[in-house]
Amino acid sequence: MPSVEQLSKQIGVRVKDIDLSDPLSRSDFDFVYQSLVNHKVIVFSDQNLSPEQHVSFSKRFGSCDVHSNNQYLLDGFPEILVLSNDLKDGKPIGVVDAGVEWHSDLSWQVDPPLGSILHCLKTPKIGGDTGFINMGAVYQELPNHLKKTVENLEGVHCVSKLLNRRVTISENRVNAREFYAQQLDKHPPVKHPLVYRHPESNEIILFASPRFTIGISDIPEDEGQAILDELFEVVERTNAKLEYHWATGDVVMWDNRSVLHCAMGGYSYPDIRLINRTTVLCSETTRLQRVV
Ligand SMILES: O=C(O)CCC(=O)C(=O)O
Ligand SMILES: [Fe+2]
Repeated sequence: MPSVEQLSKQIGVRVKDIDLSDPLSRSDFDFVYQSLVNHKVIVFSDQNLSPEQHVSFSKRFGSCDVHSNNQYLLDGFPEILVLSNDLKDGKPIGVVDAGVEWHSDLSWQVDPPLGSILHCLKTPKIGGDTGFINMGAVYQELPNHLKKTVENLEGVHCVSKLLNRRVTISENRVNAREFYAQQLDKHPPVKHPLVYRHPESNEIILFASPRFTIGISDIPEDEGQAILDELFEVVERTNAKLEYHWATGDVVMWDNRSVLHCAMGGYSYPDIRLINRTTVLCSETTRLQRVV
C-alpha cells in the first residue's frame, strides 16, 4: 500500500512504496493523483526509469507537451526536455538555466499545463535545489483588500523578458535581445485571471509570477505594477514553501496549476546536474476554472 510522508508543513510529500517503472494499478494511480492535488508536489525516491517509462507514466495524467526549445529534446523522445549544464563537444546538452525565477510553467500560453515530471539522473555536489510555493496558501495569506482587488482583474503573461521589469537579461546568452524580440513576435502576451479555482480541490489559487506576469490588464500601468509588487511581496515572504534537495533517482512532479517553482542554482560546470523533464497538458476537465 502506498503512503505519503510530509516534506514541509504546507507543501510537498514523498510518496512511498510505488515503483514507477511498472504501469500503476488504477488504485495506485488514483492515490498518486490525489496526493498531487492535496500536496501539490510529490516526490518518488530511487526510481530507475527508462525514457519510455518516464513518458508512459506522464501520459497517465494527460497528453505530453513538446517543448518549443526543440534543440534540447532527448533524441527519439520529443516529450522529454533535457535540463543540464553538461557539455558534449563543447556544446550544452540541455537547457542550462531553466526556471531561475519564480514561475508557473508556460503560463504565457492560453492553456497552461497540468504539471511537470522531472527525473533526476545526476546531482551536482553543491546546490541545484528547486523551490516550490503553495499558491493556494499564498492567496489565503493576502490581506483582505488585496483579495478583493484581485477578484476581477486579469494578469498579462509574457514569455519574453523584454517587457518584464522584474527580471534581468543574462549577459551569457548570445544575442539575447534579438532572441527575446523574436520570442515576443512568436508569442504575444496572453491574459489570465489573477485568481483561478482549482478544478479538483476547488481551492482558490493566486495565478501570477514574477517571471511571466508583466502587468495587469485594463488598469493604468503604474497601478498594475503596484498591485503586482504587493502580491509578489506576499509570495516572497510566505512560509508555504519547500526547497527540495535532489537525489539521483528522484522523480518529482508538481501541480503547475497551484504552485510556483524556481531553480535555485548554485552549481557550475564541471559539477554536473542532469534532469529529464516531461510536461503534461490540461484537458477540458483538468484546466483551471474562472472564479467569477
Ligand atoms: O531545474 C529546476 O530546478 C527547475 C527547472 C524548471 O523550471 C522547469 O523544469 O520547469
Ligand atoms: Fe519551470
